[in-house]
Amino acid sequence: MDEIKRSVLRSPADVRGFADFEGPLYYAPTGFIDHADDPNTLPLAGSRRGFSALEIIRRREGGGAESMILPLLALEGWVQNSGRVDEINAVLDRLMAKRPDYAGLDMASCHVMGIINVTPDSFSDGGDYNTTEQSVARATAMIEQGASIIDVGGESTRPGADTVSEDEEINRVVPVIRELASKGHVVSIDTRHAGVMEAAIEAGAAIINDVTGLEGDERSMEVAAASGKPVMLMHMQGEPGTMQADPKYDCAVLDIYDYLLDRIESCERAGISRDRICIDPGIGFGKTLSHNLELLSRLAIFHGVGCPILLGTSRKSFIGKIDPKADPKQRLGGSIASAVNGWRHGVQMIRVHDVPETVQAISVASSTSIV
Ligand code: 9MG
Repeated sequence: MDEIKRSVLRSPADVRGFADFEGPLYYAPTGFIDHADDPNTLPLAGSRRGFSALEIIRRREGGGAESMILPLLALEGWVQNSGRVDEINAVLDRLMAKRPDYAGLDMASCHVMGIINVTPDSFSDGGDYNTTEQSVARATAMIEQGASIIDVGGESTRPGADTVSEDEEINRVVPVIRELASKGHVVSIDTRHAGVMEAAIEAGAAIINDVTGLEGDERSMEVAAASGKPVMLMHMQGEPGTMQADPKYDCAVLDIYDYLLDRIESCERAGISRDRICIDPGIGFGKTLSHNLELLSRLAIFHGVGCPILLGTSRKSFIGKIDPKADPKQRLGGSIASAVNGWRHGVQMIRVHDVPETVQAISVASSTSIV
């Protein structure tokens, strides 16, 4: 039992039950309506996206959690009864505040990050020269199609993928990063190895994207801090090879929220200020289908930590669990649906394989948004 059960509120006493609760509460914005169209909403992280209610969540003894949804119009009365005036004001401030620019990008908009895997199996004809050339060509096309960031990786973190040496990873990614950065493109290095981070930054990478939240290599935190570059901290339970064996949480959404907050505090202690940090719940990394779906339905809770959010769902296996006929290249529909869901929750960056389709979907969703 590790999910969040929504309480059925039958009387004011049920609502008061949450107000009397003395343990920690968590707050997930919901009821999304474009803020620019409805002044009764509050803006999500300074964007046009708005929320009209808060889901208030508390852990249950023995695992899982329960929640109630309170429209913003009823919040003030509840806050007075709960004695949490300062806490809620601080939470609302963090949920609403516009984030500073991140790697030079305006965080009031939703950016698409294109994925470039510089691994031999990503390109049919192999060979180092071709792989570099083709990666650069593919990334350049993604930029023309509307990607703001290119995420370059030289090691696959899929379960069961071959491991590569740090030198080989560097040989794969550095020429691609150097070429893209020299043309002024914003490049992130997808790696969990400190030596690769150093080489990538020297080649011009602007962002460090680490699926281990800077915990995978004992030098990563120090290298990231010294680089002065922004970092992406992702949550993963376990190791890529075994993480899907039997993932377990008390409550996935709340455990991952606490983990990311804890990692942000560790970064701050190491000298990485909050305006250099972006967080990512790590869809598919040590999570069952129901963990992934709980996370996707409460993504906006992560605005509570006060940093931009990155979402990666593109072609992932949770889509294949919902539609078992779809192998990874046939998961475009699910990838787009989950990207638009991320946009609705106000995430600032979405990591995808299919750039033009995602850019178009978000443009159409933004142009037609009322809900
Ligand atoms: C490298 N990589 C693969 N999936 C990812 C995801 O969801 N987030 C981030 N930050 N990196 C990822």
